[in-house]
Amino acid sequence: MGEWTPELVEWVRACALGAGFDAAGVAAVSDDLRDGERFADWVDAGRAGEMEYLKRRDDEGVLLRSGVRVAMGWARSVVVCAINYNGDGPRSIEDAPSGTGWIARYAWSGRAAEDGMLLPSDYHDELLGRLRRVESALLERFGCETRCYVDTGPIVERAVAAKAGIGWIGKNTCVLNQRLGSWLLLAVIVTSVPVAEGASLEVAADRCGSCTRCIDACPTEALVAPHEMDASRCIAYLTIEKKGAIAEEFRESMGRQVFGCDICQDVCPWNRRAPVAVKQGMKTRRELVNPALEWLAEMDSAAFRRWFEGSPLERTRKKRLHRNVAIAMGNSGDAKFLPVLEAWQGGEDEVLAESARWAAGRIRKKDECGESDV
Ligand code: B12
Ligand code: SF4
Ligand code: SF4
Repeated sequence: MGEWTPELVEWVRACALGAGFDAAGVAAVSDDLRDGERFADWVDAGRAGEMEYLKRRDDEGVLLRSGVRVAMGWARSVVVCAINYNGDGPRSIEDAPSGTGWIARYAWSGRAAEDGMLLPSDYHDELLGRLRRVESALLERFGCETRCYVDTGPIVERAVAAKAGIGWIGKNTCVLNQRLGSWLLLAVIVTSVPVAEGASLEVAADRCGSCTRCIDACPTEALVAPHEMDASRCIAYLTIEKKGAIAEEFRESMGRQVFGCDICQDVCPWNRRAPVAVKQGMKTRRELVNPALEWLAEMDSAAFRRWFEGSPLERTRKKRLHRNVAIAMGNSGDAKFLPVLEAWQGGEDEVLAESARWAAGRIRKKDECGESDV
């Protein structure tokens, strides 16, 4: 079967670049307890919120994600591939037309159809297709055991990405590459190929220095310490993962984010010169950059499917997207949204009705106080 040598790491990196990735590396799977303990402490502290999949355990009660070998005893290394998804558009922290919301950058992606129109695309599919090409080369070269994952495997992708030299883990918890910035999505191939003794694989130096911009900018104080997030406070969690009502304490701080959040990456100096991705499947759908809240609000199920089927927004469905839109409308302070908020209050969806009631109350209160828009 063979083992990883520096030359073979170079070889697989070339395969990954050929398949359309922007960076790749190999991490040895070790039984280093530090990551496992960090992950277990994080879950035990309630940081995972209601993301039950992060809390899954094996028959002996060990958290599946606390080490690669917990679920895959045969694993010896992980090939980590990263792709740049930096769309051609503004940052969320820049001035935007009034009455617009924010959809996270990674969800702007589109795939050009034959007529040039951009159809929704999802990074899970886009990356998995490319990853399979790298896997084929690995199977041919090593005849080894492999598993491909984009996001969904029992593995903490950022921890292995750092070990594979893709970048360092920033204080905002994202993997940052000196050349590419942090607009990176990760895909991994767990393999049974061991790393040759003495074959040192480069690890990137931490270049955050004394900067704390991401921690200072986070509106919900989700970055509770450098490199540590309380995901249950993160706007990405609240807008995408959280089902039901969003706790009132976070609603004002959510601002105009309706799907995900990019603030702690938008303020990062390493993203200032990040290259723009123009790859097939990663093209920017203009309509998703600063989308009008009214446009999102008026979508019925058919329109939602048309715009978002096959895109990451499918995850929230129309139901949660509208809940988020209601909150963003409330935060805009704009009385033009009162009619739609009133209509939602009369509807069958109780969570939406309550969010809309909160939002309308916030707009009216602002009107009474004569406050200007946020
Ligand atoms: C759950 C999840 C979330 C949750 C929780 C995020 C979090 N920080 O944990 C929520 C919904 C909030 C979220 C948000 C986002 N996510 Co997310 N998410 C995941 C998922 C599925 C699991 C992450 C996880 O296990 N978290 C648990 C904690 C404990 O892990 P961790 O913070 O990564 O910490 C570990 C290591 O970093 C390491 N470690 C921690 N500190 C330090 C310090 C040092 C010095 C070292 C060496 C190691 C180290 O030990 C920890 C435990 O093992 C991964 C995919 C995957 N399978 O890994 C994607 C993933 C992390 N998400 C991703 C993305 C793109 C996002 C968003 C940008 C989307 C958006 N715009 O809304 C935001 C970013 C928010 C942010 N600042 O992190 C990418 C990140 C790519 C990157 N460049 O880092 C991933 C890898 C998905 C992918 N396949 O590309 N996400
Ligand atoms: S994604 Fe937004 S809410 Fe989450 S940690 Fe970053 S700035 Fe805070
Ligand atoms: S904003 Fe500063 S501290 Fe945060 S990840 Fe970027 S360089 Fe690191």
